[in-house]
Amino acid sequence: MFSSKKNVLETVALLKAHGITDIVLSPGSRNAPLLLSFAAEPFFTCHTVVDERSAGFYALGLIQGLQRPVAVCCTSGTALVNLGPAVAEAHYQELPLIVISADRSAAWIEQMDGQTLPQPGLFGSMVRASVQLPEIQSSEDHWHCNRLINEALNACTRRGCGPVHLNIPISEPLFEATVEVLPEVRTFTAHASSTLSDVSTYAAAFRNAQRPMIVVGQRLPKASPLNAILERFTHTHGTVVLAEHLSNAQTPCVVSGFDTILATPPDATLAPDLLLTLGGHLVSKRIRHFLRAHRPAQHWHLSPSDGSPDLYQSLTQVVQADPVVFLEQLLKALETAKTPVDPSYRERWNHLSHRWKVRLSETPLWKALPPSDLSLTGALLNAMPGGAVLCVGNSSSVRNIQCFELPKGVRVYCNRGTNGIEGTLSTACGLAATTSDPVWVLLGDLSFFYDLNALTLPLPSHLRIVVSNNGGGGIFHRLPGMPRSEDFHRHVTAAHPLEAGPWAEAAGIGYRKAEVTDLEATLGEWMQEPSVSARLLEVITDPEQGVLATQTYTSLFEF
Ligand SMILES: Cc1ncc(C[n+]2csc(CCOP(=O)(O)OP(=O)(O)O)c2C)c(N)n1
Repeated sequence: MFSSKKNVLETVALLKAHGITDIVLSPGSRNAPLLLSFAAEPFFTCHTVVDERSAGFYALGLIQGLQRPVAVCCTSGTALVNLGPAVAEAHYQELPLIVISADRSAAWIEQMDGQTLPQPGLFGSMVRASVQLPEIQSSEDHWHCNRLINEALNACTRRGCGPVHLNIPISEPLFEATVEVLPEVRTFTAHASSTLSDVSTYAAAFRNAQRPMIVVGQRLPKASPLNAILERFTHTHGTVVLAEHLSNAQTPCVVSGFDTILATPPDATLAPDLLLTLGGHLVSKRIRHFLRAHRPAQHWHLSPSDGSPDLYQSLTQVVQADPVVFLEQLLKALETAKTPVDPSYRERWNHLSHRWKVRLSETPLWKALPPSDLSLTGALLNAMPGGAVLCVGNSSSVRNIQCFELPKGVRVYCNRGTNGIEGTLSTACGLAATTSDPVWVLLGDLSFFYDLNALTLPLPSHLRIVVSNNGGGGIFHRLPGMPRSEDFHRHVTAAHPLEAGPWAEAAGIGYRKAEVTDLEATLGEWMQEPSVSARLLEVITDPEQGVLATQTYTSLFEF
């Protein structure tokens, strides 16, 4: 049976009509009419997560895996505030998260009634739409409610993606569930056009460029022609393509070691005169400094979303379109004129990239580094099965993976929208619910302990967690000039003696502790073999060795 509250019925029916299959539910009484109505409709897959912070990140993992919108439903008061970090991450990673919160009726807000706070508009500019549904008393209320829900659901995937918020006042009595079938509802959709009227002026400008470069930021792994397009730009049009592992653009033409290459003070002739950017955030600081110091004459940012990020202070054009569609059309336009292209710019970058790859494969390099979180990362990437999913935590983990090549077919995920350390495990659990491929998580100890609540979630047997435990925020040891005082250890790195073992045991998952110098068998066998429960490998490292390993790594690549 479904709730008899009309705004609840309209919401549930419209989510179904818009094809939203997965709903993350956090418990509560005010939202019980919603919870019970979602659960009553077999169309929905419902996931229960108690802690709303974790629930939000779990939903982000589902979105990353399914690549379609997912809703999270919570009760009133601080429950909603706890979704804040996931909403912010969804905003900056452009993920279609639909937040549905239950509320008291507007008359009772700020009246010292229980569990209330001003919920409408709580997420400010972090959401693409924030709607306050009416409690339906008339046919006009009904039309209004339907319109607002349609608008919000359309907004989360229109012109790129992002989070939206629906706040639903539900007055008592809460538990009248007398409705047997969901109502028929009107849907309306809104599509932004992805066709471009004319790319000939772009093609003319591209032909005039001497040093064209494409930088690809974070992107979800997608079956798309992007890789083939990038190859054609490189081979036919002398274009340099820079992309980190987070771009999931694994193709031979990509220079993924550019951050290391740029560690040697770069020659200005490596800089582009025409820069095209697409995708989300980049980790490398060096590329930002390099491109700001040597500004391209033209920078075109390709994105379906609104906004004009001028990261390199040289933006000349925002192309508001699907980047793949734009690049395909640009290629077509370029290929009608057979102007010979000077390949020397691409060849110089290729030469550096080749030297990076050769040096990496010597020894192999990770074995020659001081034992540390960095050498652990090299060992892990060396052992990872191709076709696995890799979720990396922020801080050192996301940086360290960039120092090595990625095994073929590994898809990489990270909450890099706003770099929070709080939701890595919860996101990985959400992702793991969408795939039967092995899901490996690499994260630091503070990130692990921050998201301990995730250990109460269903931890599937194909989940493998690697905690790089350097006894605190190891990244802060890398900050140049930071004194190693007592206060530094206590307050900046939050040094601690904790280990993950007891928590893994309490969660009922497999646990091993290993030395970084003796990892190969554990990574190669124990982590790979099928198991009945998830497994956690903890590797204790010394943060000062981590600093030394990074310095050693950089010194090996003086180009
Ligand atoms: C929610 C949140 N709080 C604080 C920070 C600031 N911060 C950045 S890195 C870091 C330390 C992370 O430590 P750990 O997860 O152990 O990784 P390591 O630095 O050792 O690689 C902190 C606290 C953040 N990014 N996000």
